[in-house]
Amino acid sequence: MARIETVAIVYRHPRILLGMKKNKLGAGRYNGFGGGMEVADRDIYDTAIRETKEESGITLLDPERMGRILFSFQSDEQDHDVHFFRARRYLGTPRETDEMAPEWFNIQDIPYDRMWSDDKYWLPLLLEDKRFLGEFLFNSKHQIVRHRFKEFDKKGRFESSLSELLLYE
Ligand code: 6OG
Repeated sequence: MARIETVAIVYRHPRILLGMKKNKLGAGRYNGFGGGMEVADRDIYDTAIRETKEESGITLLDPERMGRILFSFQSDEQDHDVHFFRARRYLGTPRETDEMAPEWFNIQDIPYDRMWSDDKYWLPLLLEDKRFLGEFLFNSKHQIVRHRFKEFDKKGRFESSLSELLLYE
């Protein structure tokens, strides 16, 4: 079973807020804030809000669901079913936590070379207000072996749509 997770990007044009991840999967890379769904979460929005709060201290006010990607690995790493969110408004001030160090970037200067290599596929779409759906297979060095990725313009049908895409059965 894939682990259900979130990634949330705060976008206040012309800047986005990323976090430098300090430990666990993806350590040493910038990413949005997020993590795994927990039993107490009512839905995936709850997960996105709770994880962002835990990792950066801010409370997202208007998280919008933008995409979904299934990540698999040619190693022991579990599959990740990641739901991507975008938010413009939040309460509080981003602060460093045990998990993440927040940093603002102009959208012209996004540090793709210090992020997961899938990010250059979906982040430009998210910034352009487009939805997306995809699958990526990574090798043990965290390089992309194959991927299938598409822009997705029908809002809110991410559930049924992922099964249409499945590559690695
Ligand atoms: P914890 O293990 O820290 O949650 N995540 C990914 N994000 C990107 N951009 N690319 C990937 O490609 C990812 N795989 C996982 C989801 C892991 C966090 O990392 C995200 C979670 O926010 C492989 O609980």
